[in-house]
Amino acid sequence: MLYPKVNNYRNLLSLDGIWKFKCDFETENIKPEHSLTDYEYMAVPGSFNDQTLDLKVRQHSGYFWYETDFNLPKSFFDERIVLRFGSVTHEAWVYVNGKEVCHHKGGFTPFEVEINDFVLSGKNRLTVKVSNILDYTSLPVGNYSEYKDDSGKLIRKVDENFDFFNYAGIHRPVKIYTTPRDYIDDITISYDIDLEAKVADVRTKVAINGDFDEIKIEILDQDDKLVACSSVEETNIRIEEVNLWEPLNAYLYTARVSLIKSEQVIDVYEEEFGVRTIEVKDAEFLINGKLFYFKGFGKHEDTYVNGRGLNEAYNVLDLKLMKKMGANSFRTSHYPYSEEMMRLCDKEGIVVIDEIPAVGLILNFGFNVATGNEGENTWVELKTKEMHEQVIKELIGRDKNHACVVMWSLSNEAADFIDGSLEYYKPLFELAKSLDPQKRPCTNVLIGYSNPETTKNAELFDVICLNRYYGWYGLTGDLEQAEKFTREDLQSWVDKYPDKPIMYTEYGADTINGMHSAYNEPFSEEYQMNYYKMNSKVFDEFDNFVGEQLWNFADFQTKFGIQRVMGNRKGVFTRERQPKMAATYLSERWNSMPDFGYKG
Ligand code: BDP
Repeated sequence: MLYPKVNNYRNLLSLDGIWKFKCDFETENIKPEHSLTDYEYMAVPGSFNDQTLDLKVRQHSGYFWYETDFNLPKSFFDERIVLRFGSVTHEAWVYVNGKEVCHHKGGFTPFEVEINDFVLSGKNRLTVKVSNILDYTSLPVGNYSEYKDDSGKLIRKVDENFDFFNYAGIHRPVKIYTTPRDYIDDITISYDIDLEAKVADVRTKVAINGDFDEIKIEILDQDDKLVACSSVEETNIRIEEVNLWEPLNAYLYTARVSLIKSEQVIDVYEEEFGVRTIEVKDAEFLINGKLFYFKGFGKHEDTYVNGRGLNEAYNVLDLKLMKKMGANSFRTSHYPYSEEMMRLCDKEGIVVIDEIPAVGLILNFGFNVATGNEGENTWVELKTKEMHEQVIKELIGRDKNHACVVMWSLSNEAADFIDGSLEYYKPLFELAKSLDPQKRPCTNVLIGYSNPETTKNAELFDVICLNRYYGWYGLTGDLEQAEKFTREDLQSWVDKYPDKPIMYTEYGADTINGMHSAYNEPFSEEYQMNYYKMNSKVFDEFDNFVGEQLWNFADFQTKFGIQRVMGNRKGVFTRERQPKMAATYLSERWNSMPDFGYKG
């Protein structure tokens, strides 16, 4: 799916700003045919939860409404007019002037609809009904229940089956853009590279809707100089002396696609892309033929007031903090991040493990991840298959051309140790592999108590990705024992899967900034730092260990729970992005480690 852009053939209007908002407590019949009454104002994009002072609104589970007005310039009406949402969390019904124009389920991927038949010259009303309900059919998975209060009123409740607050709303930009009637619908870029000869053969596949005579594909370098071109689709376009996209040293080409009819250009789209190889073999993760070592984080889209809503200033700052620490990568835990963030990572050379919102596929999830009484029925009770397929298609459709994406993560901490998980995941891995034009590796991120003997589907993973909390959820405060367990655990994975690279995708300890202890007590900044030192020591003993992504980049909001102190405090930065002591230690470690060739 193309990101909306303006050029001579395409126009763009942003609908971001202040919208009307109203929670639907289901005590009145709200109809999109009428303007909202008794509303409050909300900024879009943004989660609604932290923009209100009404606790009932903040904690609301169920439906809610957004509304805004817009006018279109006259010139738009000669074109194809498309309404596009970057994301609405988690399910949206969209109405233009009271008529339903589209519906989309899934809170982290874009969707769009042609609205020519619904818009008028003059004022138009755009209404969006949203649901933040999560259940056993959705991703993420939520525990959904209903009950009646004393007055007989229906109360809906979503209990997050995952460890982040269920922020909701119109989270990403809302845009109206135009294309010509005959238009470029999608562009897919793949390539073969001869690293020694420094030559890349680029294939650009273009999906076109409508009539055209000819297509022109031009490849421009970073200075906008033409380096190669073709008028045949999907043919190899050769770039000589190719500049590779490298971690922390990005280089982006542009594929300019022009559609020609009756010798006139009728549509143009410019897609940026980087050229790099990714290969997993002999327990190594290779980028551009060189052994790469992941240094970085699991993150969240989580900031004060915006909640999970797009916050570009924080995105910019976060990547700068990462680079200053010597990090080179992060995982989009636990859902696809904004298109804006992915575009920024392409430019900054930050390596991304791109995760779908497949989190909570485990029935007994609690804050204490060390428990493990899952029962036998996870893969019978969960009805997420359809949604799982949809999010894989949507994410790969959206992110397939991004150089920053080096691996797809198809789940975080699923009940992979329960019978049925192999049967559930095998077709999903096949789907992802078949859809990705760049054939990136795929993985699932494994929960702490999943081990080489119990896991049923690790054979599917290209890289073994482990979330581990020795010294925190288990062996709390005992780093000596934790070190022993960490070592034994890693050894058991190496023994079972000697040819697969192994990395940590989570490890961490809650830490209250400003809390110190001469006795290295849990929750103190000293403990967090020493916890990371212990882990680093063990990581360095294993050749097959290809990366460390800690949990978490910054403190973040969660649901209430006695194991959470106003949220999850495992950040090495506070929620305001101030460093804790561990950030200084990790900064020294990572800045002294090369991105390539660390393990030989
Ligand atoms: C893992 C989850 C992550 C949690 C983390 C923790 O993958 O979402 O936030 O542990 O407990 O279970 O801090």
